[in-house]
Amino acid sequence: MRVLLVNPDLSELYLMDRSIFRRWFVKHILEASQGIEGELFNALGEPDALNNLLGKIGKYFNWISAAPARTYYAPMGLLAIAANALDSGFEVRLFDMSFVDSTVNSLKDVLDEYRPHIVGFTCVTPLFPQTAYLASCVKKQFPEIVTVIGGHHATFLHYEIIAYAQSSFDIVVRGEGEYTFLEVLNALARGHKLNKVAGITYREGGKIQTNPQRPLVYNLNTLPLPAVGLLDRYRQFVYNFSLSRGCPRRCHFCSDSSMWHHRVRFFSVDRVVEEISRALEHCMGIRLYCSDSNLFLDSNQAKLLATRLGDGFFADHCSSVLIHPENVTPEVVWLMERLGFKECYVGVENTSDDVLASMGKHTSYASIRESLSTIKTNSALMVCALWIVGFPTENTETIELNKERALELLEEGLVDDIDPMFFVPHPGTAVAAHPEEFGLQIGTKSWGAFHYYKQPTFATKYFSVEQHYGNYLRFYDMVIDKKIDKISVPSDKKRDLKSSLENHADRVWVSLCQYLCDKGLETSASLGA
Ligand code: B12
Ligand code: SF4
Repeated sequence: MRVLLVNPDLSELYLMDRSIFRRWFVKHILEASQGIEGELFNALGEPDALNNLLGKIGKYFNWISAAPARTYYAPMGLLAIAANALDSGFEVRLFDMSFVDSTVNSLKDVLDEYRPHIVGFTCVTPLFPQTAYLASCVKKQFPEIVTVIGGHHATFLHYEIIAYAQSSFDIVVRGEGEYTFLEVLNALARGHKLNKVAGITYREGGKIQTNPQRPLVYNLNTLPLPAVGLLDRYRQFVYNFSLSRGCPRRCHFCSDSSMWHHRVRFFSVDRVVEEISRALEHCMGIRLYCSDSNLFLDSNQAKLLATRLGDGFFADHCSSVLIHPENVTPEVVWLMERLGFKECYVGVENTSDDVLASMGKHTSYASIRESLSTIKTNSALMVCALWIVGFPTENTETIELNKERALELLEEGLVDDIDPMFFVPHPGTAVAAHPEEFGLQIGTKSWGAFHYYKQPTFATKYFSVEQHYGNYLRFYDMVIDKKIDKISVPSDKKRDLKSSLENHADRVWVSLCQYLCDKGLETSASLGA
């Protein structure tokens, strides 16, 4: 039985709102050009020189030609389910839409040539429209192919996805997918019914069947290593490995905790080391990214990892790491540096104690400051604060307070950068389940709009959709202006810098939209509609 796994495309960029993209672009260029600001100023007004420079400092993708030099994120969910299927003798291929040369037409060619029996899709919420479109293409070409979808979005909206009359999906795999998918394959290969497969929702004889939930895998180390062999070894990848799955906290804006039943399970250090070594061996231009939701919950695991991999190991492979402020201790900071990380993202989210409390974040501004100061006094790590703007309990006062405190943290050097994300009520979160309790009006189910960097479509008790958007853009501008402020050149030069980079961002935006069209996918605007 042949299986084709399709990754719809995980680039952050294609789904961004144009105004937000412009700000995102300027901020990232400023970040990437630290220390060579002189070169940046010299290149202003000279598009070729600017292009060359931006090409040189491109961190995540090539800023000029945008698509061809993009960084690809390995689709870890698909590699995980593929490993189990391959071990059981199924034939598996991966089709990754995030590659420049993967288009809707080339997917059709692969279907023609490979003739899979099953096509599996993964997806996060804003990519659902795109994923549904790809599934409809599969069904149109070969109606007999069984289509399966898994991942966070599908898990929480399983019923809705199958119930939708024009649905192109036959089966939704809910939650942890390795064994569920394998059992689906076995059942289909043997012509058995699906009623014994725990963890799926599907349609049978016109009725929707929701099979019981599958318990989580008790020992994660029993799972085969992700199928890196399916990755094209000559491409540049970001490979995100994990030390654990799940999170014991329950922030109201996050679906991670409920996805993994509010518990955390750890991988053994032996396994993590083996996984990293295999990935580095197989792929030529790989970068590592540690995707744990809640890193260093077990500092012994991190200590052992540092011993096994050797001090500074990640310095060559992976620069940043994400951490919850309440997990910061001097020992953890020391470990981050010892492992070779250069930068850490801290989930600050907000600095109003009232908003933090309504987020279920179980921290306070005082405690956040203490954590940031622990990082800064004990290490040379760069700190980027992740910031949620527009949580439904935010009012004018807290918006202003956050602006003040963001500036305060930047000025005091407790953070080096801020990444503002717009609040999104993802399925599976407490806010999406009970929007009224948070004073939120979810006005749309156009999933394409459920993106941190997209024009909001949600009104709250305090703000209309437009006011929200304005709050977000002003907060973003403030962060950018502060960054520009720190550069020591005359103010008219600074204005030139901002407008030149914004113009350049617009040019890149046009090329991104064109790229998406060339792929046969709709543009950002229509996907969000
Ligand atoms: C790394 C990461 C990224 C990376 C790369 C993603 C990638 N290629 O995998 C980057 C930075 C690109 C990224 C981007 C975004 N991400 Co992200 N990301 C993650 C993170 C931290 C890890 C994902 C991962 O690798 N997990 C490990 C694998 C093994 O788990 P998994 O993917 O869940 O797969 C398992 C099951 O879900 C299931 N499964 C998954 N797919 C399939 C398919 C089939 C057919 C089957 C049967 C089963 C199955 O089986 C797998 C094995 O058990 C998660 C949080 C987390 N810890 O999970 C967030 C997370 C997935 N991201 C999230 C979001 C929201 C985004 C963004 C949309 C944010 C934004 N900008 O708005 C963007 C998407 C960009 C876009 N174009 O839309 C949310 C998703 C919420 C949702 N409702 O969809 C998460 C859960 C974070 C959170 N807590 O909110 N992300
Ligand atoms: S935001 Fe972080 S700490 Fe909170 S539930 Fe999600 S993963 Fe856990």
